[in-house]
Amino acid sequence: MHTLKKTAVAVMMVTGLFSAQQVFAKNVKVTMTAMEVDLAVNNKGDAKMAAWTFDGSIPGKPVRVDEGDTVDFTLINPPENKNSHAMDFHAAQVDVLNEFGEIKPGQTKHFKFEAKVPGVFMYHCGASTMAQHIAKGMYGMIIVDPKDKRIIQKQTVNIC
Ligand SMILES: [Cu+2]
Repeated sequence: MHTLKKTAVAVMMVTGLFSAQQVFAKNVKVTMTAMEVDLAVNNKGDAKMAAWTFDGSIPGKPVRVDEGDTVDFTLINPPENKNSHAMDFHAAQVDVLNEFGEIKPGQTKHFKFEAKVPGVFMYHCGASTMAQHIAKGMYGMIIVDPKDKRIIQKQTVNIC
């Protein structure tokens, strides 16, 4: 095969693979509700703590997407809550003061991000005071599976 033909075939294959990846990238809707609830902390269920949670559980539900997917996220802070809450996805590379900003009871926040970096990342409430919101239960994990399952890239992302 002539070099020019080989080059043309290679270009077509790479273009085809790139297009296939674009086609397979998904829009993944994730909705969580900030819930201030009393949760049992012993097996009998008679000892409870005033917990702040995502969807009523500690930790919050795991979120799992593929590298390149768009996470289409909505946080609901119901009006019956007493505190502001927020969502800080460490897998996201966004304007943290905007997307991760807290919302008051009765408000809803929506933002999207592309999961660009594969790995396992924490998510947590970032409302003030952040350590208190995490200690009371507002944390979980997001897994971003790599496109190439053999490779986990080592990169630095949002650590706050
Ligand atoms: Cu919170």
